[in-house]
Amino acid sequence: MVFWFNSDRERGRVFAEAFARELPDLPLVTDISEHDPDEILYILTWTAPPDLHRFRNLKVVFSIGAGVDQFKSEILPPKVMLVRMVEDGIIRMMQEYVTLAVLALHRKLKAYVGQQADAVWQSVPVRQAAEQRVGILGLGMLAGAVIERLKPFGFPLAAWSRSERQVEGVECYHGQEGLTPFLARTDILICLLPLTQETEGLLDARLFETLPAGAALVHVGRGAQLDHDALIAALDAGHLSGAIVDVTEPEPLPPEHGFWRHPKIILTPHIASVTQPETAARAVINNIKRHRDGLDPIGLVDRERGY
Ligand code: NDP
Ligand code: OXD
Repeated sequence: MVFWFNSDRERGRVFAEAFARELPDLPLVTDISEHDPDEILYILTWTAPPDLHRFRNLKVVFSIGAGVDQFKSEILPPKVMLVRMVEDGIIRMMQEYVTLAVLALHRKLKAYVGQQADAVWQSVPVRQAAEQRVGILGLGMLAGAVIERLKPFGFPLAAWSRSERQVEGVECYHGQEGLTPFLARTDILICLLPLTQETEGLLDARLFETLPAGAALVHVGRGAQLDHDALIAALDAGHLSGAIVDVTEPEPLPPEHGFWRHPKIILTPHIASVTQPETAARAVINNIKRHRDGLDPIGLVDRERGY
């Protein structure tokens, strides 16, 4: 029985070392062409291989990323567990990126970059942090970690989730009925939602209208959650003041897309957070040990909910 590492060579090297040390009885293979499909017990991958049904003894598919929307349920047999990546490196990088983005919007960084290009020496009015209301769509692993980093700045914090939750120092909203009041009190909106049928297209013109005038967006969820034209329209109309976008649909964004050169958008190529091999290998090894002990892996996806 083997573990199939179906990802990049560099991370594969780190995983192979960790597996040889921690799980010497489970060979890690990167090329399965020499193996009987029945030998494959675990797969680590970004997307499900289309011929997954060949692996009749497959028990767990580990996503190399925290998001699992790329695993279409028709491809994944119901008996196979799907596990998202829960590891310290992803968490830390998302904390860094969102903190950077919130501060950049709060302190009007994009305006100063524009002014520098035009040799303009002029201050732009800013609010105090206590008046800058930050709201996070999603209150899961990453949103919770981001909140811990944002707390010391003194922004009034709120979050929106599917189920009712309580987090100290955070105004918590949930469900469809909680969305409008959550948006109405949010000056900097961060999207950290998984992509599901319910969240696809959520960031649309109506949602932007519900935000207070001058609000800004940080989008780090998934591209398909955002109506790209609606964002440009809300920025051009002056209702929104800025956006920092890390995920788009499609990726990469074509060179002629309006986001590239928009004066109020900072665009990054889906790098907010990247799985780190050392910590990820530790997380996957721990989950294999849990699975062998009959415990649920950490990050087990609820296939019904889609995250
Ligand atoms: P989690 O599964 O831990 O949390 C998801 C949160 O979203 C939960 O709080 C959940 O609510 C909430 N949610 C889901 N559906 C809805 C809905 N319909 N209405 C309201 N709330 C909803 O996810 P993570 O924090 O680990 O990751 C979030 C996403 O971030 C990933 O799925 C991925 O798409 C994205 N990501 C982006 C990266 C990047 O580099 N840009 C890197 C890593 C992840 P509840 O608490 O009630 O379940
Ligand atoms: C992830 C991502 O899901 O990179 O980890 O977006």
